Amino acid sequence: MTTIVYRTCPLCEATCGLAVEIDDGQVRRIRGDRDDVFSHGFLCPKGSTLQHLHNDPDRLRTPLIKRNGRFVEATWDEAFDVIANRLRSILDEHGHYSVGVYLGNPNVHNMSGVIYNRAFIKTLGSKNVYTASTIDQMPKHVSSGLLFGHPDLIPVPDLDRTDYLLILGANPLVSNGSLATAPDWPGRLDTIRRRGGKVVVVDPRQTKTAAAADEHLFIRPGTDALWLFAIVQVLWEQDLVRPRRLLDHLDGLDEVAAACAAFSPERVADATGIDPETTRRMVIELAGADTAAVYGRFGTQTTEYGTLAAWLVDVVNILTGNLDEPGGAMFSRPATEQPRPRRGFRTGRWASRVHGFPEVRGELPVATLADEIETDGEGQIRVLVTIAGNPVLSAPDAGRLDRALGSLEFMVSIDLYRNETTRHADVILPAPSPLNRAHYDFAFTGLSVHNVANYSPPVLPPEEGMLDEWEILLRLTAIAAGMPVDADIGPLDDMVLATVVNAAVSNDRSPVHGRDPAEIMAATDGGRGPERVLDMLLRTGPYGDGYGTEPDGLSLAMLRRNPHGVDLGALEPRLPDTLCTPNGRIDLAPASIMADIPRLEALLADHDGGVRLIGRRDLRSNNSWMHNLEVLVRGKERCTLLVHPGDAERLGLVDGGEAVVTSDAGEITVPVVITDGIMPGVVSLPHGWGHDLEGVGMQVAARRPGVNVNTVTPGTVDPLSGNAALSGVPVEVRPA
Ligand SMILES: Nc1nc2c(c(=O)[nH]1)N[C@H]1C(S)=C(S)[C@@H](COP(=O)(O)OP(=O)(O)OC[C@H]3O[C@@H](n4cnc5c(=O)[nH]c(N)nc54)[C@H](O)[C@@H]3O)O[C@H]1N2
Ligand SMILES: Nc1nc2c(c(=O)[nH]1)N[C@H]1C(S)=C(S)[C@@H](COP(=O)(O)OP(=O)(O)OC[C@H]3O[C@@H](n4cnc5c(=O)[nH]c(N)nc54)[C@H](O)[C@@H]3O)O[C@H]1N2
Ligand code: SF4
Ligand SMILES: [Mo]
Repeated sequence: MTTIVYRTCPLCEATCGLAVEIDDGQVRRIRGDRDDVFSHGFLCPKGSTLQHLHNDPDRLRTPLIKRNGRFVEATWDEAFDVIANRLRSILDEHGHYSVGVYLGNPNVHNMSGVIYNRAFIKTLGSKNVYTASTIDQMPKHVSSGLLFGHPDLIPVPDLDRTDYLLILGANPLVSNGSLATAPDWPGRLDTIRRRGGKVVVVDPRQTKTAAAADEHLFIRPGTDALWLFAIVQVLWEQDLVRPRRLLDHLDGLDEVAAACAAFSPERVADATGIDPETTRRMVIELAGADTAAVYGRFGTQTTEYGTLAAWLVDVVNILTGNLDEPGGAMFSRPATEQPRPRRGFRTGRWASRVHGFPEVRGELPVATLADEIETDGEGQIRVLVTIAGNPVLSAPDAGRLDRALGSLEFMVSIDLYRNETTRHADVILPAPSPLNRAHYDFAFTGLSVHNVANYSPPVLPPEEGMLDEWEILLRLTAIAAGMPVDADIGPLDDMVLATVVNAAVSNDRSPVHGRDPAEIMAATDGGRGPERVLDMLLRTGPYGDGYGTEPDGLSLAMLRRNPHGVDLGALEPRLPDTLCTPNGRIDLAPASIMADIPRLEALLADHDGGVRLIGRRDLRSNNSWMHNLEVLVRGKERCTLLVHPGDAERLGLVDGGEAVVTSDAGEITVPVVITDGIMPGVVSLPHGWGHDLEGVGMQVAARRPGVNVNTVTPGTVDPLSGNAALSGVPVEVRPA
């Protein structure tokens, strides 16, 4: 008998609904769920491959322990015993900071990671925490923290109502969007144009998104902050500044007016490569549109000026009266959101040991992880725990990090695969396949262009001999706490729930304020594990049943009854109520941002004519970890260097030939593809490749390894966020 289970795809931020057909306990087919309240059947080529991932013979199904340099299969008890012995003895001898943690991107795509990593890290008590955020979007968190008081108050473009969308440094027709959750970007952008709106893309490469837009401007990598400042300057010069409703809630308008004066379109033209007339025309269009949204993503944030660019995107949205207005850039209201205190935001509560990089959101820059492992002294990282990450391919100066991981005293990884990173581990713990676990998008409902809530039950029962990831994380937490290795994790799980319940009952804006925590805990549904926390957060969230106060409100039980999700409506204005700055106002000119502006002056003068390297994504890829699925990797070689014909001629490169790309960090040799779809002076190579390292257990990937672009990205960071400058890397290119 065929049954259909509905679940949300956990692979990227688009959160598409899947309809999974099951026959005799086997997945037969995965299609888009046409009744999903958000995705309406949309799917990309990856969504239907979850069963290939599930059935991949290389996916780990048992713990592995390294003995005499070789991995051997082990029981969970054996694996946890080894971890307990080694971790405890190093902690006892060298203290909390000697254990570092790296959290990779899929942690935000699974409930266990979102809820239980925190318990583990807190118990560990280490300040050596690193996540994929500092090789991705940290600048946006910092700018939101400074402007609005909370790093998660990130405005998203109101795609379904805007008349004018200006996209910088994002390629959502391929990435399916980031920090702007919207299944079916192709359809949504098309709809903007069909209703008479305009889409403009600013990108050093003519991407799929650029090709589908009304207009595409090439920009020199790393210079978005300059160009956005020029937009701000013209807004003032042409008397187009209209913050409208927000005017009464803004500080710092004059400071911004003064700061932008130095960045006229004429002055930034050489550095950005965008002529002044075009810039001025764009400003007139943007300011004249009934509604408009500026959306900047990966390419704008992963540069040395990432925070400035992220901040300027919202400054433009604010100055044109488009922030927090329908059709502009708005804030989602996720179903699990809890009322936030007006505490404001700061960074630098501690600093990295070797280079003194400020802590941001409780973490340190991935770009300095190798320094912290390799540099002797108190607080040196001797043990690393990696969870759902592959920094050997994804982090800058990857060759050095690869060597650093090899020098650790002990390493533990939780992953689906023995990959370029986890091959260094002493113990690898297998994470369950997405089809064996429940799902809810805590993170992406907060970045969604429409408010929805969608719970996914596990499609298949747990596999024999596997633990769910939250159970693994609680075991590690117990070990870090010094509990016996076979201790019951039930009480720890209760503590995780109790932490959220206690926060709610003591929050005077929570619907359960003042109620008895024990009563709330007892009334919470979902058994053990993350679903129980989900139920609690839903019920105390903005649409929740309030444990009785709003009987028709949301709960886990209600989401279970709605397998296609619950539509919670279009985005609505949320300011000033939602602001978390101590004075309840928007700080348009935060001191740390203002102090960073002089660096941009230097950028104005810095156009040496050298070659800049940027990345690119591919629809059938997902960072480093879907390359072991034949259905996704077959076809033409994708790990190629795109070069403009003019550059190819100047550098002596031929189409189909090979190029050597070098930087201070390293050297790689890659196949060349010549195309006029890239800006002169810019070359592009995707990341996530380089699967030919010794000890990797991914046979399909090994046949088409590609090269690791991060061998040549140096560890340069944006000083305000610690984010790595992965885009616009200065490189030298010559024929092989
Ligand atoms: N040069 C360059 N570098 C980049 C980028 C770029 O564009 N250019 N992009 C950056 C970005 S945006 C990101 S997010 C990072 C990604 O960096 P990482 O997060 O370090 O790397 P991923 O390739 O996403 O690896 C994820 C790992 O998690 C495992 N995994 C998947 N699901 C689960 C799960 O549920 N549980 C567990 N335990 N493991 C799981 C996979 O098998 C894989 O090994 O890379 C960054 N690096
Ligand atoms: N198919 C696929 N989808 C993915 C992923 C994947 O690996 N594959 N990864 C997922 C992850 S983890 C993330 S974070 C998102 C990222 O999703 P997006 O934010 O859309 O990122 P990219 O697709 O890398 O697009 C970034 C664009 O910025 C351009 N760019 C580079 N430098 C600059 C610059 O200085 N200025 C400007 N204006 N543009 C620049 C690049 O040419 C590129 O087109 O994608 C997610 N979705
Ligand atoms: S766009 Fe593709 S990978 Fe992303 S959620 Fe949808 S089906 Fe999954
Ligand atoms: Mo990412």
